[in-house]
Amino acid sequence: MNDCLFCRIMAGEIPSTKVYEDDFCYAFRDINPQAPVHVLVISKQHVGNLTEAAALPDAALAGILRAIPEIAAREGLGNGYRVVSNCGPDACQSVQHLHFHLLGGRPMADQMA
Ligand code: DGP
Repeated sequence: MNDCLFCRIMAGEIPSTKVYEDDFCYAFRDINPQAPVHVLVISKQHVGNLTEAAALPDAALAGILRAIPEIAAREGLGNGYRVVSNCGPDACQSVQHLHFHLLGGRPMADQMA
């Protein structure tokens, strides 16, 4: 998937500010942060979004979900955080590679959208 932006970031072809990496995911700071902490947690294996994530091994799905609170802790988000995964056109997904926005460092609005 060398035409995929996030695959190219993971491969180091496009620079990113990495905050975490393990066997299942890579995490880096969003280029357009919406909160004091805005990290993108992306799957190592290319799948387009959550709808396609059933194609991932269970260990990868579990690994990504375990990594998110670990990254939140490392980022000092003890007071809470929000996780968003835009999936498809109605959600304005702009990069077609599974990713989770990890947002924190300020109180979030109490509505989702
Ligand atoms: P989404 O709209 O949910 O598909 O989010 C894609 C996010 O990716 C968006 O918040 C901006 C971020 N993004 C796009 N291009 C780059 C890039 O080249 N570097 C980084 N760090 N983030 C990017």
